[in-house]
Amino acid sequence: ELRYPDRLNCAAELLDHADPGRPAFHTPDGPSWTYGELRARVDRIAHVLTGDLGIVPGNRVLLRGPTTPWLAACWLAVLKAGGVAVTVLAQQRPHELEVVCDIALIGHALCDIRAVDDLAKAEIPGLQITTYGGDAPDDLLHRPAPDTPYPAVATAADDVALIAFTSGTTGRPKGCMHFHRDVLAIADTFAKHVLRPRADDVFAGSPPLGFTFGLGGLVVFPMRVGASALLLEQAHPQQLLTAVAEHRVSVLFTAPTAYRAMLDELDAHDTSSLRRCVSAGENLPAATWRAWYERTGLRVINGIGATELLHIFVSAADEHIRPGTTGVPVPGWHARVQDENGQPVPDGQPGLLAVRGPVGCRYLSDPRQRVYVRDGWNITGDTYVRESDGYFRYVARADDMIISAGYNIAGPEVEDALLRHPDVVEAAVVGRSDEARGQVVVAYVVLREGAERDAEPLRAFVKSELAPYKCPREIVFLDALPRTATGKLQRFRLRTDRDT
Ligand code: 3SK
Repeated sequence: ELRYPDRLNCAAELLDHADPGRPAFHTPDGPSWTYGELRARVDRIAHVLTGDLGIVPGNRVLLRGPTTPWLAACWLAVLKAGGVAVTVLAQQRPHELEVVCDIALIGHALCDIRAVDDLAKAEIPGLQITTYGGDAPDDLLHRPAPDTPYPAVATAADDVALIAFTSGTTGRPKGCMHFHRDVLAIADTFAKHVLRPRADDVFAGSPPLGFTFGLGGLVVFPMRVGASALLLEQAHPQQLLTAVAEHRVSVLFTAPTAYRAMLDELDAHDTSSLRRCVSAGENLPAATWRAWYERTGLRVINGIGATELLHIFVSAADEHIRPGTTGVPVPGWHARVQDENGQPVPDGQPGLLAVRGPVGCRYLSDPRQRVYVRDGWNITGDTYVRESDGYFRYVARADDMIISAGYNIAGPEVEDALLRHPDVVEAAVVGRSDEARGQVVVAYVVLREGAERDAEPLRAFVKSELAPYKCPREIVFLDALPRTATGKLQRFRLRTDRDT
């Protein structure tokens, strides 16, 4: 069981761990920041926050900007000063920002000067915006502040440290409140037992810091062991590979589609520095796992996480990894598969994934809390099967099951089959209403450049891989699939009707 002191400031804990001379953050072009420099900059920002800007413990501060060491420093400073960090994605538009600020009652924002336009356009009553990275004298980094250490506010371990918003496929976003102890708990469970990082590791990845997958993978996990992270403003697959080669990245965090896209470019890049690759955000198809293993010799660590639970709670490491499954509950976590009434279902049968552990879902003023947490279990909304040997296999998002002529068809299984075809780069499978069958299977496919848009060979291929009733009735070719700002596939946008 994890034990933390009653008084805990997770930012101070992370900042004080490493030797001040060790590197903390790198960027592709600029000089690296040592832990000593990071600490001094965080302390300076914290002085400005609580001095000039009048922020007091418990105030919620919006953070907005591309993934840079300054964004990470602002996040750490808000927490060190006892504030609550609400990091949004740089892509979020004025209306989305208005909703977040309304739900979280935000009075203050720290914003990268390059991302301030949309925030300034948003109508947020009383919002005080302070920019960073600009030249003006009132820019956060130019305001006068003492050059002395900032004594961390003695927050309680269960004081709220951050509110993370779920991007939400539909409906009003939900703010998930997480405590200071939760931030350390994700490092002391998934990172400690599965990732097992070292102080000489260099982390990098594509998820932004406004997505808790990125916050953990690029700030919390490296800092917990005194390692360093390369922070990339642009992290498309090609840029990731270049960064890996140039900065000798050893731990990579990205999504399944990026692993698949990187396969095409692997030969042109040196990836010999990599020792750990983590995939989450979506299910990792076995085909992608195998192709990555064949080409690199590296076993991708698959994991399922959720904003509600901060990070990954089911996964597996090294020789325990079994392609096509997510893994087993991370030490410290419990997972089971249950029915709609909360009763466990037998191994081998699909049901709802339910998890319990050191971090729980706490929606901010949202009645959907009662739907997510039932009898102490967090119901993630994923359909899973627990195999008889205890491994958890992803089936679909609970609302992505297709029921056709009485058959239950998991869209991701058909996607996985399509992805095994050499011409297919991306695939999304949804159900469409059909009078005779209830629903029929429709696939949306992105092909490799130059491949012929012919549905028949693909249908024949799927039939050779899966029971024929799972074969898509229709295949639609697209240039790209619709995704959220955090890269999650938006299947609902592919459904032509909302009842499927
Ligand atoms: O939402 C997710 O898929 C996720 C995955 C890993 C870690 C954190 C999150 C939010």
